[in-house]
Amino acid sequence: TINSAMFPSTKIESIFNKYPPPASPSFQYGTAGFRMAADKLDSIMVSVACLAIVRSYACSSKTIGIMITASHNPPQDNGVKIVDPLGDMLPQSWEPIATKLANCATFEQFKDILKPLWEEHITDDGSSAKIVIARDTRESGPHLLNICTQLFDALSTDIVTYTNFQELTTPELHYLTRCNNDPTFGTPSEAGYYTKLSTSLLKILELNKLTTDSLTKVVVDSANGIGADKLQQFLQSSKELANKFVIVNGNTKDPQALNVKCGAEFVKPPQGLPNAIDTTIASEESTLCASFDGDADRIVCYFHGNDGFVLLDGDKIAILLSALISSLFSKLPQTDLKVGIVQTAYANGASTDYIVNDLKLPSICAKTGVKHLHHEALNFDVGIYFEANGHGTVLFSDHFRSTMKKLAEEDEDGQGHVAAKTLLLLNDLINQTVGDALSDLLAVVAALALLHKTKVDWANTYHDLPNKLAKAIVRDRNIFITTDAERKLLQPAIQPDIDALVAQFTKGRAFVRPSGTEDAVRVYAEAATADECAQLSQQVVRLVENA
Ligand code: G16
Repeated sequence: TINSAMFPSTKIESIFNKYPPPASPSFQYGTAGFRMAADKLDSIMVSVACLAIVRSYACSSKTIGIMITASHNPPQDNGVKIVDPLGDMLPQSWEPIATKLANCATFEQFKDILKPLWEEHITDDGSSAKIVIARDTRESGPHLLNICTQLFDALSTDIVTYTNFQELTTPELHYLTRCNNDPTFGTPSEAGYYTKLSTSLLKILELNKLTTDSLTKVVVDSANGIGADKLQQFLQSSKELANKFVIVNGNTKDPQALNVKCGAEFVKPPQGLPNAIDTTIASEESTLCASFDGDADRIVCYFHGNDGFVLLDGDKIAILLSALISSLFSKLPQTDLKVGIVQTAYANGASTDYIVNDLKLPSICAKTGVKHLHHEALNFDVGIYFEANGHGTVLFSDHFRSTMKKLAEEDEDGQGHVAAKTLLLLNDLINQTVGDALSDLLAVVAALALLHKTKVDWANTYHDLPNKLAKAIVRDRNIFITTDAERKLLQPAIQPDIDALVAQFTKGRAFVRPSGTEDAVRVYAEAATADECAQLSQQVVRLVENA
């Protein structure tokens, strides 16, 4: 057998040279891994494939995930990110290594960084690195995925073994990575993922003496992305749920249609309906509408009400799920479990007020980026985290699970049993690795049924302050440096000017941050009225563009 401890320099060099980096690369592994125009990504795939091998070695040869997607970005973009063994993101301390590798212009430089890492982390027992890899439906996906598998194939199976799942949603890839390392989490197959979701939902209904008739019907805009194909497969595997969901914008045959005039990112910022969902459909009393993003890790819900478009975004989903969890907790004896909600600066001020004043729960503000919210949510036994854009989940701790098991056993025949069991099933229904549009959608319909709420009741929980998310195009977004969970700008020095503008508006709030996924600076504004909000937004955008 080949001694895997030897750095396979020649083999890696041949693939490196086949996909050479640009003369002066300046890539950055950011919020969503590497993300840019797809034709710039070839050399990055070589770096990511090598780093994933080293990461697997560093985690005692546990399985590492590679997901090729650019999520909400336009069809011509693509991206790649590494998933850690428990299905969470690559640790932040490894991000600079990814960046350094991607920025090597020559193989000599690349080897100088990679070889010492390889030799440091290689396992003593000679076990190989393990990778699972997948992509979304983008046209560039097969080519980019193939660069990674060419590298793996060039190395021997003593060094790396891999499973190529071809097309998956991002949350499926996170789930499968976790299952490979932790069989108690689920069966490591797509069928296993679908079964885990449908079984837990159906059991929740049965336990609470409900049937699928109690579930709201949902029209799902799948952004013409992978979520359409996977929702379709899910419904084929769970016949009981098949008539509850209607898929629109499910054209994955035309890669140019991805995210175009549809999807969560199209609906949320302008707050309007996507293609294929008109006001007639969105006004149907018994129907809720939902939009996924391009890789199905985000969801926003909405409908057309008496006064027009009503958005039920990540903030509203967080609050609905909190209401369900609180209601179940109220049927149980007092416990020492800590419950908290994590949001970002984008959370509507009205939602944060509601969390603090009505739900009386702690509210934490994290920086944009799922990894930041996820990290904060882990400090709670029930950590509910959602970005306003619809990316989020609920994390349950081991202490939560053992407490619920005990409570369910203690009260064999009472309502406490049902509440504790339902909470344990929510832990299966809600994806514990990352935000998941499909799992969140099922949790939303379950919550509405269990709480006996309509979409209108849900919308009326609290009323959003008028808000606007605008994009400012600047020469160099990297000069924008923020602090205080992105609520304040350190550079350029225009924060005092922003504060002065904000002070002119009732309930005014605004902040500015560079996007991690697009070449733009994002400007968020909210105020007491839509007019004031529009004025504040426009004035802050002007400040930013002239900074
Ligand atoms: C990614 C991140 C999210 C973030 C979004 C927008 O989402 O995972 O945490 O909110 O980008 O980020 P930015 O404002 O920095 O461009 P996705 O769904 O595109 O992967």
